[in-house]
Amino acid sequence: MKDAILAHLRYGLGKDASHSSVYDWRMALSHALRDRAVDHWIPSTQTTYARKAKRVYYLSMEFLIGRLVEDMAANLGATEEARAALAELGQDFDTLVRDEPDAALGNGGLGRLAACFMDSLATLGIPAMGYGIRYEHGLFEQDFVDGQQIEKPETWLSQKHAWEFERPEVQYSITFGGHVEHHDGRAHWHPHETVFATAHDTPVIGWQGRWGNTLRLWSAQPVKIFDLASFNRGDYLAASRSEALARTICRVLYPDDTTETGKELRLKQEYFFTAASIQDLIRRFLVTHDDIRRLDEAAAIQLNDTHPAIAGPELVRLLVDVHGLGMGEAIDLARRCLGYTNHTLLPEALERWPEWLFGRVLPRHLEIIREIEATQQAEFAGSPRILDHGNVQMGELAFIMAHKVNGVSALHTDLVKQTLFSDLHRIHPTRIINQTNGITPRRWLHTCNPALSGLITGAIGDGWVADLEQLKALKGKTGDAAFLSDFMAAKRHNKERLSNWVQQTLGQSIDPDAMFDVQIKRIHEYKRQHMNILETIALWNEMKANPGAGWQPRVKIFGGKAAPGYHVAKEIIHLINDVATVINNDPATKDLLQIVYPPNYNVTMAEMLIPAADLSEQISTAGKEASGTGNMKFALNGALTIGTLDGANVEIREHVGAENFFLFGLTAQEIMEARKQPGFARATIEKSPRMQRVLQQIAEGRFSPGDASRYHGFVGNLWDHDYFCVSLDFDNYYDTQRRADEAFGHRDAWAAMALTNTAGMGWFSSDRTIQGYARDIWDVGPADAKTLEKTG
Ligand code: D6G
Repeated sequence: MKDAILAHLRYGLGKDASHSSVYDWRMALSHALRDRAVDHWIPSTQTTYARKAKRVYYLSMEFLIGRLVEDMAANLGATEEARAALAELGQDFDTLVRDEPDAALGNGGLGRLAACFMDSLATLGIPAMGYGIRYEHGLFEQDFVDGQQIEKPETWLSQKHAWEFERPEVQYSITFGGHVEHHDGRAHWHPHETVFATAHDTPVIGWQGRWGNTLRLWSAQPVKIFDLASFNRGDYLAASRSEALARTICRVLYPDDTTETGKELRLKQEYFFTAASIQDLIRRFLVTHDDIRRLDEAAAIQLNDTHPAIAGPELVRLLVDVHGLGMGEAIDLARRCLGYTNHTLLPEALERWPEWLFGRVLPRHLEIIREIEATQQAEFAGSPRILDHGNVQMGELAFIMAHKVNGVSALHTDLVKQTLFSDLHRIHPTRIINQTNGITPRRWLHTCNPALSGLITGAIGDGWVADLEQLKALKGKTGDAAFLSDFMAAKRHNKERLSNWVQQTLGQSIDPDAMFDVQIKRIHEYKRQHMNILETIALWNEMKANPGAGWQPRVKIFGGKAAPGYHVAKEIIHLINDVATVINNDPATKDLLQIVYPPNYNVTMAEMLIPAADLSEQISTAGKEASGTGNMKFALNGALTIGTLDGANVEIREHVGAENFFLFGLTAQEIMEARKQPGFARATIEKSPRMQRVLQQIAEGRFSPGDASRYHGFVGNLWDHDYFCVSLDFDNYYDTQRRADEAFGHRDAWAAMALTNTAGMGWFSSDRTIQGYARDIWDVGPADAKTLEKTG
């Protein structure tokens, strides 16, 4: 390892040890690790080709991979070796880890899920390729100025990405616009614009290096660098038009995963990466197979939400226009290859494009969608339409073109059947299935929480890392006082680590003995961070009114970004920061209640916050959070959940036991009913003196001195509208928080409850989720069972 690092430093970076910066050392370390990855990667690819094995193609607009050094070292079993080698060279492993930019190629849960899935596919030895976009700028960087979010471009690629291999030879033409002519019995698309898609491959190595898959991200290149004739005429803008288009396509990740932007560029991005991926997988198939009609035997294509739903028409287009299949046959074959995962019921997140826009960008695809529609209507008269009221509906398209459609938690899947796709479900009663989300235990326990993971391994061995159900063995330890004390010592260690970081970065001191109550996720009204901050104010009021009531000290920790155009979410951020300014400085309560909101929440921050949490806030309006995966990370790391019966909370509660979960709030069904009553919010708030008082304080400017009207719109909305039903759940939420306080006061009982959470979370490994997809959707297994046995 030491030699490898020095060799990379010298020949890769052209530096000697005495003149090397932290960046140089990190790159050298990364490349030394990458070399080892390659030694697992190439044989995996070779085996897959040799066996003509079926591959999974996971198409996702987002891969929220975060940093990779620690992950890669851990999966290769090389962490200690790297640490020791660096120490001999006078370098600190952890410093290098912290130097890596956080690859934020995603918004939140959907993108992080894709990253967890890649880890599990490799760990399970299932041949797979993740396909996405190599955004030049990932999710924006968040800063707070006077308590308000400001956005700055993220610049992860301003340094070389250490892990990728550029593949200039893997290049496809992606075309847009123009018109279609029909002659010689075929369609001929004459596009107006073309860019090249070029592959960048990152190896993804499973636990203990058993298998290596590829994350292939596409970047756009201009067809010609610039037009010399225009340049020579002095028309510099025209000269670089082609370059500008290419640059734009991969420039930014759209900073919003819940609203459809309606922008032509977004459609181009989606088509760009999907079309490149489909061309790539067909090319690969034809290396080992002759008959394109058998594509489904070698390729399972999964659509991570509707963003890549154009894969259906694109695959049909290539099968018909290039490979000469009949339309009906092509549609059937495409369907056998495709699976679609639905991630949301929120109407604003369901992608639809005006037909005129869609037809302008993808004229041939619009024709094919009409054929798909006609085929569907011929077979199932009255089926819901893809083309409806002048829109192309991507949800319906994805459903109709997939042989399986899955929801991401049991409750969500039921709601998909009952509401979103009820008519399609009636026509295709076996198509919708459930695959509850999961998280990779490698990153989300083993690596992010060494204190706890070391303790667990000491007690039950390290088999749990690749077989998380083994954590069940910890149930036997819930009565073991010594073990519980070690368990709480690990938590305490993580809380101290976090407290030190908060002190260093925010200059705020927090007490590691207080309850750390954490809500980290995108800021959205349905996730109800505003309910949390209102409850914080109510608690503060009570603390001041009854100072002697033996209050449990609490630190309320928030993290998350708001979509730049989402006004209410930005108001919620402002409110949290405003409330923090007042409460944190109140001498009467400052030792009892603190609010911490570090800016720029990302994967790396999550890796520090989650292991330090006592209480996990999963308080969405029931029926709105499809699954959640943060909820799983917290419970796995020994936090108790305060939550509604929403998404995967329902299943988490079943697995850890109702007595170890703080449940409150209306059910999805009750919410739907309650909402039908006009004026429900006003009527409810009038019955809650506690909530009334809080709203009044906000409205009077208690937290916005000098600007009393700042939150008038926000407060008015809660009184008169409250679509996300904060009013209906507020009092119950407040009371349940006090039950949590009470429970936290009994530290031994709390420790047993927390340990029961960890012990019960084995089912939520993304290995289990991927096994479900492999069995129920993809019909794939490990490529090389023998090697797996030998090495595993
Ligand atoms: C990955 C791993 C590399 C392999 C390549 C194959 O980059 O070792 O050669 O994939 O790519 P295809 O030829 O299958 O696209």
